[in-house]
Amino acid sequence: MSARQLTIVGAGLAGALLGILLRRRGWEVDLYEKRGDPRRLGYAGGRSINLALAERGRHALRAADADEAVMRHAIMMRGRMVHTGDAAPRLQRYGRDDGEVIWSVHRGDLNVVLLDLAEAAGARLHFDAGLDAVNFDARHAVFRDPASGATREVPFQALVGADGAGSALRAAMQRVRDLGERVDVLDHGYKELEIPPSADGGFRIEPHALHIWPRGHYMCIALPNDERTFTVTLFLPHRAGADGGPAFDQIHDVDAAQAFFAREFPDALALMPEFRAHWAANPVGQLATLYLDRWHLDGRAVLLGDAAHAMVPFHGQGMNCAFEDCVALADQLDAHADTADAFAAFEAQRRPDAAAIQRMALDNYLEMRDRVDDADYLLQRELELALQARHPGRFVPHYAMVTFMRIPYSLAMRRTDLQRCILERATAGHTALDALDWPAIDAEVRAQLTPLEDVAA
Ligand code: FAD
Ligand code: 8R5
Repeated sequence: MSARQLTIVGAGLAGALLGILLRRRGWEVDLYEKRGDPRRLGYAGGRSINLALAERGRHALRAADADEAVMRHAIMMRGRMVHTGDAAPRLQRYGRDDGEVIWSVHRGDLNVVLLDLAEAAGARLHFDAGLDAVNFDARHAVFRDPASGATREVPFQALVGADGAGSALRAAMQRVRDLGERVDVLDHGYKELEIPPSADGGFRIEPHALHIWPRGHYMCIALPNDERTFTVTLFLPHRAGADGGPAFDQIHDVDAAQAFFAREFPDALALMPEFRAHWAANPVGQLATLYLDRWHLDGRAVLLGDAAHAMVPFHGQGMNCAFEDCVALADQLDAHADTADAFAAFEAQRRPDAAAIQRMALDNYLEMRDRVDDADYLLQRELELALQARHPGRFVPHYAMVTFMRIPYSLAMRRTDLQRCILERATAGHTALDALDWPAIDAEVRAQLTPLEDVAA
């Protein structure tokens, strides 16, 4: 039998990581990437874009020996810094201590670290090669250099689609088999802005936090970069609803944008001297959830990461989930002699988990934009922490299950749903923890939640 070989389409975050993992398991790996080599050209993603890296992503990076290099430039984010406008910003910790935090990393640096390791592990990298067409019967793919238009035909044994939300492999697969694709476009979009360093070269606001300016139907967030800037993102409805609230379509020019910020985010505006230039230069981004009924075409092709299950960004889990996919696929390829069986097992394992984080990501928008400065919510959050201490391993806060643990997302979602009912019932009509009916709450926790070690073994 010929060597086990895979052709990965897309050398972004998931493609590069998967290349490393598979090489280490003895696979022949070819990686085809539409863009040029970011190590030579500088990162074509352009602006300084940072991503929140959490435990699921870090675990996958450790499996590729990439964690140390990535963490060298990472910035710790201990919690949400909530800017309400009427009080001083307040830090809501994500976890119990500095062992439970998330990390801001630079997308370009991360991609470069992974490409270097993939190459060192023996993966063959092909840049300026965008997938153009696939003949699944003859098992050959056509790649095109976007600059010159030159094409080349490449035989393959199996294709892996790590080519992101607009996946060309997905479109090619769809032509030979209905994948059951549905796209739910969110009626909110986003715009990126930037807070530069202060005059003395330091951070203008607290670096070790993910900043949130919640405003009910919309919000701004800011993540720190290691060059002492912050990437600010405004999330806002595209079109004004019946309530006539702010929306991108109401903000006709830079003056209107500045007036909107002066009214709703005056403290943030004061930190952005280049606000007008950035507003004018940066487009409004679209947000969507992509659902597929099928991720694979027998043993010939499989999708992962955003190509299989793009999600809205509000849990900061898109990359983390894509990295977790890579480990799962590599494990299934090890466990099955037949590639078709491995692809089927991968899809069966990961599709329910992807659906769960897609839903939790949608839910977290409401939490971030509307609930984080709400007294009911803060009391429930306080109770979550108290119940975690009273029932270790049994009651684990929602955020911790998603962000600091690696239990399947679908299990985290089921338990979150149960826990939210308990929290809501227990706090209804209360304003402080000391007046709660603790014996009743403890009994409910024991009745509804089995210890996690018994279910997630
Ligand atoms: P990508 O990283 O998009 O990689 C796809 C690659 O395929 C690219 O290199 C692309 O050039 C290449 N490609 C495309 N078409 C072709 C083709 N036809 N042929 C060959 N190559 C092709 N996730 C988090 O976990 N935390 C965050 O904080 C976070 N923040 C985000 C902020 C922003 C602004 C955005 C846009 C996303 C964010 N995400 C975050 C989501 C995260 O970026 C994605 O989920 C993750 O990058 C998915 O990895 P991927 O490898 O599947 O796709
Ligand atoms: N992605 C993130 C979180 C959760 C934070 C919390 C949220 C920007 C386009 Cl919106 C968002 C989170 O619950 O307190 N962790 O990481 C990243 C997020 O947005 C990223 C930066 C983004 C796509 C624009």
